[in-house]
Amino acid sequence: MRISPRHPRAASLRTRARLAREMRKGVVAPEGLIAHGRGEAFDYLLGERSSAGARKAERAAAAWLLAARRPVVSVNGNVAALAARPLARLVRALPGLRVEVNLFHRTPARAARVASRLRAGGIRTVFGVHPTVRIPKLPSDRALVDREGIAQADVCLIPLEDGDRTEALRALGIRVISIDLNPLSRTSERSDLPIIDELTRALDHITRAIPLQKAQARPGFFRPFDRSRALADAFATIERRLTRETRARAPRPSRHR
Ligand code: PTJ
Repeated sequence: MRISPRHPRAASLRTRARLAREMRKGVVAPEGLIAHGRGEAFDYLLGERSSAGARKAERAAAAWLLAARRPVVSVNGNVAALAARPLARLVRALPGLRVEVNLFHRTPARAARVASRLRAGGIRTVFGVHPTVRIPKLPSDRALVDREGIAQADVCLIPLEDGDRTEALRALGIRVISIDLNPLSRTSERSDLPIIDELTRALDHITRAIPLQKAQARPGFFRPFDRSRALADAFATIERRLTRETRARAPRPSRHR
């Protein structure tokens, strides 16, 4: 389908078309399309741009990734389809960052397809295609991790994740940085450093913050992050936006009585 560049929602339509294409190729799970719709709805409410609170979280995430000894980013089908190139740029800025495929709807063939999508985007080494370790007390296939990747991580960046694994990773002592547009999700609520922003915007902002944070970074030293404040900021952004929209549509008092 041809998307007119003049369409007011051209970017959003292009993203949807890409996800549908990647779903037909077996990179994105059918459920991934539903997850994207949920994300889009929250992005509308957030004004489709990164809030000041999200930018702050993105700077803090860059600092934590620099301070980590073994940072890993966990990648599912949606992330590979939408952000292989932004992820490759992040890895170039932070060469120690390992990229691991981790799928909720896992089959060996799908894991291989997600990995080749990442390689096509410019990421040379991809972990997690043949996982050898299980995260304890996690029944889903998201428990399957790579001995050289998440199993050894001290900081894990998890875009579009589920709440159970967020909790399971934290229980292993791993610091969790999440990216999720939904501030009410269990992932956002349970993460150590919740970034309430769109995936590609968040990754670009983290990448740009890496050189700026480098001078202050010390391995193993993690600047405290106020996660409750980050969530409250996101709710306040949505509230402000809805209040503005409500006021703009409120009936004006009539001058003629
Ligand atoms: O590829 P798989 O098999 O690992 O499956 C991946 C999905 C995404 C299907 C799976 O992780 C899933 O079901 O996720 P959830 O529980 O629907 O959660 C996805 C979260 O990501 C939701 O809270 C959405 O709001 C959010 N989200 C969706 N798209 C974006 C997003 N957040 C940031 N940027 C987006 N582009």
